[in-house]
Amino acid sequence: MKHTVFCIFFLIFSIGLKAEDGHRLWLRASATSPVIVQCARHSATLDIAVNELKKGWQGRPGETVILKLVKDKQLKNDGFRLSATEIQANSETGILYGVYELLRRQQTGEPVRNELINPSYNLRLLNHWDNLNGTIERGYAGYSIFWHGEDSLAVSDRDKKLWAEYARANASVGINGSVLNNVNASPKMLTSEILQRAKAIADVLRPYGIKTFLAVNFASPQVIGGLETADPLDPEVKKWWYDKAKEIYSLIPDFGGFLVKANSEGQPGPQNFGRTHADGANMMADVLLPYGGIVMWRAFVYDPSDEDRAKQAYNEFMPFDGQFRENVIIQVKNGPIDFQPREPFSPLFGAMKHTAVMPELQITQEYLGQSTHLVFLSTMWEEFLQSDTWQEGEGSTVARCTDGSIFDQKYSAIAGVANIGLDANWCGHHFAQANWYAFGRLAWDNSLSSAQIADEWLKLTFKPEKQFSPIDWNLIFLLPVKQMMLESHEATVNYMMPLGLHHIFAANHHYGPGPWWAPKDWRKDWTPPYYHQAGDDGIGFDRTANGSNAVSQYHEPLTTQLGNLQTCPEAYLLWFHHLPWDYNMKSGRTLWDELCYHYDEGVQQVRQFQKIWDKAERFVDAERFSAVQKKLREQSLNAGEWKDACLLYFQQFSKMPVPYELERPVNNLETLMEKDRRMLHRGPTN
Ligand code: GCW
Repeated sequence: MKHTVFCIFFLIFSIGLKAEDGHRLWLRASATSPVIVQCARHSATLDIAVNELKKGWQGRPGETVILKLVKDKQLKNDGFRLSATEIQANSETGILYGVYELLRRQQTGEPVRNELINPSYNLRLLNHWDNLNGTIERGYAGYSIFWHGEDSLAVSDRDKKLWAEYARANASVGINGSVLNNVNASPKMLTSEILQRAKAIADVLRPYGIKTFLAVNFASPQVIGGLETADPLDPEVKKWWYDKAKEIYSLIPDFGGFLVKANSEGQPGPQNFGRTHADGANMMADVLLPYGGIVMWRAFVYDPSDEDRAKQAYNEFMPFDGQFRENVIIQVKNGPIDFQPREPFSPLFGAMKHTAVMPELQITQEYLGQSTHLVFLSTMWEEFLQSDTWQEGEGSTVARCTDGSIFDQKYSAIAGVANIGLDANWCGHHFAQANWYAFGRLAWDNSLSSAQIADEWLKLTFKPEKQFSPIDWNLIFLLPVKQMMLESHEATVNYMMPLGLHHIFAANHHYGPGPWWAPKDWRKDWTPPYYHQAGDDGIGFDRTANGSNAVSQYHEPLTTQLGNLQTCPEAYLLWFHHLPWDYNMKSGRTLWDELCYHYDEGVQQVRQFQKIWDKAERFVDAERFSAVQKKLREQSLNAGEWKDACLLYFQQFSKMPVPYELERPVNNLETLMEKDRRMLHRGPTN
């Protein structure tokens, strides 16, 4: 009887939740009451602001809201003053951001006080690694929303609708720029035909306050311009770029500028012509200067030399500090290697004191379970942004070293490599949308907590239109699911690469484990053993003064702290130290046992996530519920494989048993290695 009553209740509740494909992202709410909006002027942007208020108003019925353009010295370009009935800003985009803030607060139940709100960074950018043929490098959510092939450049209504939806989502979290193509840039990007399509995209993005940028190939003057060289000091080459800039600005008058990957992973750059990064970047900066454009020059460089890869970007860029033009920003990945599950911050942050430096984060989960694993990246980014570089004394966090609060810089910026594709839910995994959202929110306010961001996102994305008891929704959905999100990054670190291990992926796909992978003729720094250094004597990369001395690139007291075993945080232990298997950890366990505990803990955490999600079923529409449920199952299986692969492989060296109180491996090493070989369809890459 009890059971039948429960079932009836359950049915009534679940029927009430309409299936959702996730396409509406965090923008699902509609108005619950009418509002009167007063705005003295009309423009594409202001009209959007007015409409958004009307479409999403959940405040007092019949309220009058004033949108007012002012000249207020305390406001930065995109900043605004907010109250329950008025938004003031210096710019139209400021008004738009104020509107989204007001609506967000109404929809999440946060109070609206009189506040002045300025963004942390001037430029808050998405980098799309989209190729002109429609594929996306490291994209896991379908094909490109911008490009469908070089023979398919006509712009359809469907394209425009999608671009507008994309622009709206970005604007709602404060993102104000998009780089439309892959940093491994096709020179064809700058041909007139392709630029026409870029113009069409820019036209749709503009009213939402989003500027268009392009990634450019340094050899473009040779490849598409027919010149003999791309030497940045060659007058003809300069002229080619001047003419190209003129053409671009005639199509896109507010064009933002170029993003350049030069002399990195086979991409051409100034070094091919005996010139420096500064020569290359400055030439482009001069070309863009008259139009107000900027150059984002990436510092992701490393070569197959004997030098520790973690040291190379610093070595290569520090000598040029102060030599870059004011409209050049050096774009630096958060860590010194490459978007690993956990890295210490890149020592370039705060160290380049006379050059603007911007962080590059990776929203797409290349190394974090792609679109299968639920990993909320906000906690990782928060950890990074709040890391103290000590470069200008205590409190010189990465956030403060890059947002203009410490160094005098004309431009401040932050970029995230997008996880967006043509999938109905944009990001492949419903929870990967939270990473797009979190990137925007942190770019707007780099002091926000991940708990706050997760709370907002869950309320906006999952609050059922149907009324449940708010207590139930809070206790069974909001709190546990938020907790799951907040733990998810640490869980992934645990089951993939705990204690500072890094880059032990199987070749090419960067998805599953491959600590064994080391073909003889392959670049050493593209193989996991280079990074884990496991042997009979222990495990870890010695970056102390006895080893590569990468610690010396950090400012004191970090050099000493990281180099010293007593003070190096255990989360980075094997990043900086090579230690014997029986090394005594703070817990009292041996290093080997501690590793086993972390791997096992990661697996248990994901099992727990499955329970949390299953329990929340009645609060989620069936479509999104089962999509996430399936992915969590896959993640659990993968976590187990990670644990078994790494422990069984490393055990060959440690020769110690997995602590008997832990669950035993369920996979054989040979089977896992075979699975890895089968996944290697294409030739290996780094
Ligand atoms: O993370 C690595 C990726 C490459 C990428 C490169 C980069 C766009 O594996 O696919 O290329 O970094 O950031 O340039």
